[in-house]
Amino acid sequence: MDFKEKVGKKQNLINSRLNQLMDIKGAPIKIVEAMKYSLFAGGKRIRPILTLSICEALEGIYEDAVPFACAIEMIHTYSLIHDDLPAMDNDTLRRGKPTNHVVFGDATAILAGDGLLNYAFEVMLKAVIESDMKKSYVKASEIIAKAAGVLGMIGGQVMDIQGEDKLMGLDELYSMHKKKTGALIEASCMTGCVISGKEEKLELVSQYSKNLGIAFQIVDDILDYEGDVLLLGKTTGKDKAEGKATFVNILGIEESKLLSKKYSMEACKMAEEIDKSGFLRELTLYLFNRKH
Ligand code: GRG
Repeated sequence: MDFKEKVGKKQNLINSRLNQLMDIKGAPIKIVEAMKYSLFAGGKRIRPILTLSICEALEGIYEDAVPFACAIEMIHTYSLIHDDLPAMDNDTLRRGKPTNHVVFGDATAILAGDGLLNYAFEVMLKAVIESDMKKSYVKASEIIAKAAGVLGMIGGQVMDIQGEDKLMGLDELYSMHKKKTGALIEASCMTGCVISGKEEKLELVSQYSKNLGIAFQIVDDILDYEGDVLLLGKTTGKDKAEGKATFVNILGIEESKLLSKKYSMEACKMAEEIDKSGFLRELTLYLFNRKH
C-alpha cells in the first residue's frame, strides 16, 4: 500500500465510524443535520489520522483509539463552525462549502458547534465506561479536554481576538498559535501515544507534535497568502486585508517558507524515531507540502 492508500484507508475508517456515531436517535433532525453538514464537508482528518498512526507506530491497537480520534475531529469541527461565525472571523466559505451559519443561521450554527463539543465528550465517556483500559482512556480524555479548553484552543482563540486591537509581536504570535492550532494537534498525537500504552514515549511525541503544530500553522498562513481558493475551499487573502498578525505578515513570505521547512524537518527527525515504518515522516512531509 502506498502513502495515499494508507491515508485513504484511515480517512475511510474515521468517516465510517463518524457516520455510525452521528446516527443520534431522538435528537431534533435539524441540529443533527447541521452537525453532519460540517462534519462531512470534506475535512482532511489530519488529527484523527495522527492519533491512529501514532498509536499504531507505538505498537498499540489502533482500533482502541478510534472513539478518541472521532471525538477530536468533532471538537476540531466545532471550533471551525464557531470560528466562522459573524461574531468571530465572519467567513462564508469552509471546506469548499458555504459555512454552517450561512446555511443554517447563526443560532443553529452555535448549537451545532455546542452539540459536536458535547457529543465528543459523550463518545469519550462511553468508551471509558465500556473499556477495560480505563486508566489510559481517562488520561486521553483529560489531555483532549485540556487542549480544547482555556489553557489550549479556546485560550489561543481569545489571544487572537485580543490581538486584533494591537500590534502582535513574533513571540506573542508563537504563544497564541501553540494554543489555538497547536494544542489540539499535540493532544491528537499524545492520545495515540497514551492509548498505545507507551507512556515513556510521551515526551518525544510531545516534541514532535509541537514542531508539527507550528509548521502546520505557518503553512496555513502561507496558503492564506498565496493559496488557491478553489483548492483551499476557503477565502484567501483575508489575513493581509485585515492586517492580522500572521507569520507571513510579520516575517514575509520567503522567511515564512524557510521557517515552515525548519519546523517540518525537525518534526520529520522525531517522526522517524516514533514510527519505524516511515508513515509518520511521510505524513509530516505531506502536511508541509500541502496545497489545502
Ligand atoms: C472557536 C474555540 C474556537 C476556536 C477556534 C482552530 C481555530 C480556533 C480556528 C480555526 C482558524 C484557523 C483557520 C486556524 C489555522 C489552522 C487550522 C485549524 C486550520 C484548519 O485545519 P485543517 O487544515 O482543516 O486540518 P480541515 O478542514 O482539513 O479539517
